[in-house]
Amino acid sequence: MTAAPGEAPVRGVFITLEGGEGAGKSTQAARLAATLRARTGRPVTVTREPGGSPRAEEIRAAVLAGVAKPYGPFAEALLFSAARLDHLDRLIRPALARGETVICDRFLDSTRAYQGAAGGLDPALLGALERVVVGPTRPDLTLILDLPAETGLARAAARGQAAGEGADRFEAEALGFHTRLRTAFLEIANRESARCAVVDASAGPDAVEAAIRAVVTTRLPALSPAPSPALLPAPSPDAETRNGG
Ligand code: Z5A
Repeated sequence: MTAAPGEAPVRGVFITLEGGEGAGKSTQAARLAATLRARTGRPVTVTREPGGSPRAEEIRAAVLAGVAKPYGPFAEALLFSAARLDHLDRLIRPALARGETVICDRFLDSTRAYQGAAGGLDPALLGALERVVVGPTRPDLTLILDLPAETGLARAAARGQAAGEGADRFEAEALGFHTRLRTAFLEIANRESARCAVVDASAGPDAVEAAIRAVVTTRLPALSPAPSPALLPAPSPDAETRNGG
């Protein structure tokens, strides 16, 4: 989507995936990227939060190891925000400025849900942080992958067992915390329905992928496949005369 000479630059498309543990965000981010690369023939960057840039990945390692937990949810929100600042500056904004599509596994709604609704931080405080850190770089579409907390935790635990890893800082929280997260994501989707779409993530990966494709086709027509020239209507003789004359 590079602008023609003399035209204003065209910003790329910013898509985020949100939801609880084990909802399938990473799986679906990779599948959506493959679909959009094939559909548009254009670069798609897949990234994640916390992380996505070398410095933000360092903050990720510390926060998920529980380093900031004793300092409370505000300190954690500040660390997620510091990681987000670097991620936006180093990766997301440059890619969007090049006209690329960016798919991010978690973004600002995770701070609202984890540190806000489940962690008890004042939404006004988080709103102020968002204005400073995110500014105008808001997602064009947020896919909220929804499923019962028990199902997501069971998936995450099975994957952890297979990899020989234990639960991280947030996976280790009680079921009530994860149920509050689910409610929080659904409330965000309800409040910001123009930006967000809820996808039933309890089905198998192929069914979830199909549901996401349908949402993206409807909500982001700019990412639809270019129609084949054979399918375009033939120009009328009148139009030819006008254009040629
Ligand atoms: N956090 C925060 O508190 N505040 C913030 O501002 C931000 C984040 C940005 C990041 O951890 C943590 O940081 C996160 C919130 C907090 N909490 N935790 N934990 P993370 O990135 O390591 O964790 P995650 O984001 O929850 O990712 P996840 O657990 O890896 O889940 P996922 O990406 O949604 O799922 P997945 O990796 O695609 O799939 C999980 C497993 O289920 C895997 O074995 C798949 O093969 C399987 N799977 C996937 N889809 C399906 C379907 N449809 N059916 C059956 N099985 C499936």
